Amino acid sequence: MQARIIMLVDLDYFYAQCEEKRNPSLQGKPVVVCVYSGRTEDSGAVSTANYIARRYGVKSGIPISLAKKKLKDIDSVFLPVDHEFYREVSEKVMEILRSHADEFEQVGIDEAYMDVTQGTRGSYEEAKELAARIKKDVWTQQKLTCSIGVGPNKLVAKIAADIQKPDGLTLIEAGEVGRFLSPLPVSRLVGVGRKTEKKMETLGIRTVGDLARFDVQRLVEVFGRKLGTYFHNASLGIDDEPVQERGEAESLSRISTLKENTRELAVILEEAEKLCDEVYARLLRRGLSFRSVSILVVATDLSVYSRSKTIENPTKELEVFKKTVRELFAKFLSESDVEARRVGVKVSNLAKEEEKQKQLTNFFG
Ligand code: DGT
Ligand code: CA
Ligand code: CA
Repeated sequence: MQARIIMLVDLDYFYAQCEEKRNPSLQGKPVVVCVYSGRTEDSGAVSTANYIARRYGVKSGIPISLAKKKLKDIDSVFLPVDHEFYREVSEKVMEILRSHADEFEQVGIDEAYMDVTQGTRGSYEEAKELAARIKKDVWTQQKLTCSIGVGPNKLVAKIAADIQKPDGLTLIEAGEVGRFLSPLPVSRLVGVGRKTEKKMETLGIRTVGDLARFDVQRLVEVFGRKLGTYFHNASLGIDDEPVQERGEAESLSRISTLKENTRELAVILEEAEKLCDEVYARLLRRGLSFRSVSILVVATDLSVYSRSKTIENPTKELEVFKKTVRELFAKFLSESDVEARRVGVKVSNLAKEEEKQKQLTNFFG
């Protein structure tokens, strides 16, 4: 296989950074984004925190009450998660990233792998320029910072992105992989959790280098063939996984707040059709067809309603999209007495239309 250049882009303190983007007056203060369970006022867990809050020991997963204790007497901000907003921001960033990749694979709400081998003509120098360009684009267009790792495969790119945060850029060329990985703790490898880490420690394996020197046969005995082999290869920085779009599971959506709360169909549709145009533009750019259309209504009391319709055959028609949206809103309003505050549209069951086209061309060609 030809040598590849792979990037992993991960947005910094993502949910908290989205909150800072929405409300710049938060900048400079500890910001803690929380999942409130609702049992008591402070019950629940921290989803993420900005780097200022992290200096006080606040991090993902700790109880909100503990975070409040750590930030006692400090001017800090606690906010509830707003997934919808983060998803919207995420989709826009992913558009930017996708435009710079030969192959693209989003792996979470705030990170994506990019194969940039062709775009950079296999040159790490060009990859460095491209990464800088991506950081600049994400900053100027979305006012967000990210950390980027560049390496010969996904495994190395991911670890490289994690090593320097926030706003980091780390390049590891093929020849440097051994030196880069060996001093790192084994927990840096994907698939090595607490339990595995403990087990490896009993075998005298603490660093990736220790793991690389450990007898493969014994690793297989301890962890089984599949996992043992994986750990061995991972410790050597070997990883052939391709960067591949996971198109099927994806959807594209847009939501916006109405100028006034309303349950008037014409007013809602005027806004909704604008949203359709925006979603459709992104759909076209990616050459995707859709099978399902959904609408979303956020009521004045912030309760959320959605309705969907799936059509028989994948289509790329804007008019089908808009017509379905009109039908869904009309039906929804006739069935409920909800007053809308925000409305949204979504397409899902996406597929690359070219494949079918190609097959047809081959067949007739
Ligand atoms: P980073 O990448 O270290 O600068 O910080 P984040 O916050 O971007 O961390 P990351 O990339 O692991 O996770 C992305 C988002 O996923 C994060 O902003 C909030 C959410 N998240 C991460 N860990 C947890 C967790 O333990 N619980 C909950 N509810 N959400 C989490
Ligand atoms: Ca992140
Ligand atoms: Ca992430």
